[in-house]
Amino acid sequence: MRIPPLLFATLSIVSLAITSLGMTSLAQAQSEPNSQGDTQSQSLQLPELTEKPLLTIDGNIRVTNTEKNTLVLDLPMLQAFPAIAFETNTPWSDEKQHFEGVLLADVMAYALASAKLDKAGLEKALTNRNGGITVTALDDYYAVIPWEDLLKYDVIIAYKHNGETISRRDLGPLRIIYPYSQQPETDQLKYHARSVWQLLNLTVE
Ligand SMILES: Nc1nc2c(c(=O)[nH]1)N[C@H]1C(S)=C(S)[C@@H](COP(=O)(O)O)O[C@H]1N2
Ligand SMILES: [Mo]
Repeated sequence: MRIPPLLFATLSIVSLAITSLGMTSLAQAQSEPNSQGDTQSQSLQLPELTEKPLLTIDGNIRVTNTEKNTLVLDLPMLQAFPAIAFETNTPWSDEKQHFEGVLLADVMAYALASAKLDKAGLEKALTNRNGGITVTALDDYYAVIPWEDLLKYDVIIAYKHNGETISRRDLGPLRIIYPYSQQPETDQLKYHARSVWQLLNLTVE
């Protein structure tokens, strides 16, 4: 049977659309308009995974880069987020310590593909979500960080301690740090216990 040219063109477009719907690339999730209809101001373009994966994010997220619907990040990808650095007292040392990393709120705003890469964007994306993030470490230690911590405090995933990337021996490569000195209400046991070192996995509710 001969397919008329117009019908053929239509069929091709439909099959093209189906093919692209099946894709779950980072770029595509980013360029989807949000529920307000405006395009996402989340202009962040993460590089492809090129190094050893440091962090796996699973659970209720929208932006993924593996067949298991997880988002796996290496150091260059983490460093593509705006860097946050501060010096703070810690429960683990007498001297102030310098940490550099990314806002956990930014990483979550990205993974939830909400709106802006900031706390307002995250807050919008958290409508009708409960709970928080279960943070699991190399030693199987885990803690739950409630969503409100991300909105109230500059909680970071630190990838540098005193200017250096962090070895496992020094409780790296990634660790959760609260701004204990800048937001002193976080300098208490409840938040110390959420300051997971050698973190590997975030499970999102
Ligand atoms: N990976 C990992 N992170 C962790 C822990 C742990 O055992 N493993 N202990 C937590 C607890 S319970 C507290 S209070 C703080 C400080 O622990 P420390 O007082 O034993 O140093 O780190 C937290 N982060
Ligand atoms: Mo603790």
